[in-house]
Amino acid sequence: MKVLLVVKSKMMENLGVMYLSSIIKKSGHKCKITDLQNACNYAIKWEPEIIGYSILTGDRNKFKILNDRLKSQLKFKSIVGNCDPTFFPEGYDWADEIVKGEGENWINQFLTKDNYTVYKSIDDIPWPDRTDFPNMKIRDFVSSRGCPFACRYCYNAKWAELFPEQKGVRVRDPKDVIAEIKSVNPEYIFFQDSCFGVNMNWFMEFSKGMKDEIKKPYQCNFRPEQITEERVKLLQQSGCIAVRMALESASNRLRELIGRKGYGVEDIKKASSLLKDSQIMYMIQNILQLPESSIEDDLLTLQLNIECRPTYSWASIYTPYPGTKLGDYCKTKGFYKGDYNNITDSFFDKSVLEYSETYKEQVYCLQKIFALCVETGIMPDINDLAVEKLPNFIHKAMRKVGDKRLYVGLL
Ligand code: B12
Ligand code: SF4
Repeated sequence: MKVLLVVKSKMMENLGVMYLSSIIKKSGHKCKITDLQNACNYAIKWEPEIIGYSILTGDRNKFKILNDRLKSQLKFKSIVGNCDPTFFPEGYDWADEIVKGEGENWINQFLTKDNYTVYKSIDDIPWPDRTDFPNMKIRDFVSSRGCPFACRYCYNAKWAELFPEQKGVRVRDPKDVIAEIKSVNPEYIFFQDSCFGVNMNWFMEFSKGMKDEIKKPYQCNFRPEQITEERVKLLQQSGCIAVRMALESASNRLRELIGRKGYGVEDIKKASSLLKDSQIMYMIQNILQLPESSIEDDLLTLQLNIECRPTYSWASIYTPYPGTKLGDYCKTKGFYKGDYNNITDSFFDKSVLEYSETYKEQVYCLQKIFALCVETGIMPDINDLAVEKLPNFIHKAMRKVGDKRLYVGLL
């Protein structure tokens, strides 16, 4: 059988469908991965019997339009998978099959019927198939699935509820991770794990493997409280050049609301200085306009980012993704009407919560200048946060930077 898997974009590797492709080929079938833009032409030429769509929230309508078009020209079975069909299956009546959660066992059983293999542990799952992503400079890997934490805005807590046997973090054998990286021989490695190197013994063994056998730069995600002296030393020795860590909000009240009580403002400052001293680049991730927040909370978050002086600061606008605990809370408390059609494919657009238009515009503007403010160390005034004022703020900020540089020490 011929199986075509469609993702939104192939700009970077997409591990979910690459894992599925491995399984499909291992079961003796043909598989190709394409993107939304090329899917129609590709399908008409190749005539697959099965088309699988990998759908994140915000993109389902684009996939539906593609499916309607293809169904009018070809005969095939359509399958939908990934976060959106998992947490928000309502309205997928246009698909022949809706797959919830991890797809390896489902697709294997679907294709091989009686004689299928059950992948019990993540170490049993074959490595992802990279054939349809040739010549990528950055290669993605996952050393684990799931997360031991349960932040209320993230899908991991809900995932653990839906699939209790997958609760917490499932970690791959570090030797197998190193062997996979060796076989791919990447220039740069990006670990897409939700939360990397949670177990210290695992991390020590992994670091030794990276240092002795890989010797390539890598990047990964950590929580601020994981950045200890011991870990930073291992990160440095093993080739880590950049870390992404989520502060989310500088407000203790808001961090508590979203289920991130495990660290405080001092922890992010300490983590920042440890990383800086070790010359490891770090990105701080933030969420603006959470439920029960105000523009003052968002500016406090910016101020803390400026104090931490990261390599880059990234700020998104809170989106109440279906199925998440905080998404449900927003609906119950009247912060969100629950029309998931207004969630777009980007969380850099305006908030979909029931906030005043003024606050929404302020945050829309703050999100656009967040990284610039951190880069220049310049805090905006609340009055700067209006669409027509932004060009002027950017001009003022860059002029201040110019003056600081030209009149060294005098200004
Ligand atoms: C890498 C990544 C990206 C990459 C690539 C996206 C991708 N599709 O892989 C980029 C940078 C492009 C990206 C963008 C965004 N992302 Co993202 N991303 C991730 C991340 C960190 C890793 C994904 C991964 O590789 N997982 C490991 C693989 C093995 O698992 P998997 O992808 O879930 O795939 C399995 C199953 O879902 C299933 N499956 C998947 N596809 C299919 C298809 C079929 C047919 C079947 C049967 C099964 C199936 O089987 C797979 C194997 O078991 C996840 C968090 C995480 N750790 O999973 C967030 C995550 C998927 N992203 C998320 C979000 C919110 C976004 C953005 C909206 C953010 C933004 N910029 O606005 C955009 C979405 C853009 C869009 N709509 O396309 C959310 C999704 C929430 C939601 N309800 O949709 C997640 C879960 C993060 C989170 N904690 O909330 N992201
Ligand atoms: S630590 Fe990250 S991945 Fe884990 S539950 Fe929280 S937001 Fe999700």
